[in-house]
Amino acid sequence: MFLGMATLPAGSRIYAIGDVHGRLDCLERLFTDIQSDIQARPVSSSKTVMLGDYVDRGPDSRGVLDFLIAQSDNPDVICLRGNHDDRLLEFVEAPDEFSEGFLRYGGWETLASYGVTASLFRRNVANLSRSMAKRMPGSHKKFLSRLPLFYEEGDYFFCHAGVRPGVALHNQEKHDLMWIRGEFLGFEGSFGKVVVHGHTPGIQVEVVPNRINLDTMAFETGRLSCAILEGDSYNFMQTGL
Ligand SMILES: [Mn+2]
Repeated sequence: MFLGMATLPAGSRIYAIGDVHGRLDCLERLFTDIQSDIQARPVSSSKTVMLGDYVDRGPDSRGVLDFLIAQSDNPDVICLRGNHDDRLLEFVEAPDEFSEGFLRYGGWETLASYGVTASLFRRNVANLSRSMAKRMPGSHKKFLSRLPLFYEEGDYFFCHAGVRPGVALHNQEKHDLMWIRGEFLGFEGSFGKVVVHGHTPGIQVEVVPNRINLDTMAFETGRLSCAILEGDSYNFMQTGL
């Protein structure tokens, strides 16, 4: 299945949003733009699929989680799990030998958004983790622990990073769905459905026949990207233009 042939059921529209990474400003703006689009072009069913990586790097990870949790009552907003969201939960609940890495890849900014600073604990991971566990609201832990790994509708498959070629979409490893790069990005055949993903940053949205990559480095460019899928068509919206 390739773009151009892929379809959604009649009357259904999906807005898929790439890596947010603490940019609450971009996320709020994009949600407003989506509401305007729905008002301008009404449709019987519209869903918003968040592709994961809500936290790290940008300035307001805590605010992004608050914003998404406030949408929890809305079944038409689906939030998937990114590798950064997964690592944050592990850092808070069970720090391990990889936790230093979490801090290096933008985790310090996340901690700061909860009022936990390096100077407080001199980079002692166990102490930082305990302090985060105390300061992070239970609703945030619950939200992170329940994020699904993928969503599918019609001929589209949504996940954070991608899928492993040659493995059925329903048999994918959790780790691949959140982390895969090379084998996925280099594959030009069909995955069975068109994969809509983020995770690997680019300057612009990447559209190739078998997948759409929506990670446009919002945390530093202010460009948060959204694919609009309906029928057999696809379009894009972005913040920061
Ligand atoms: Mn990311």
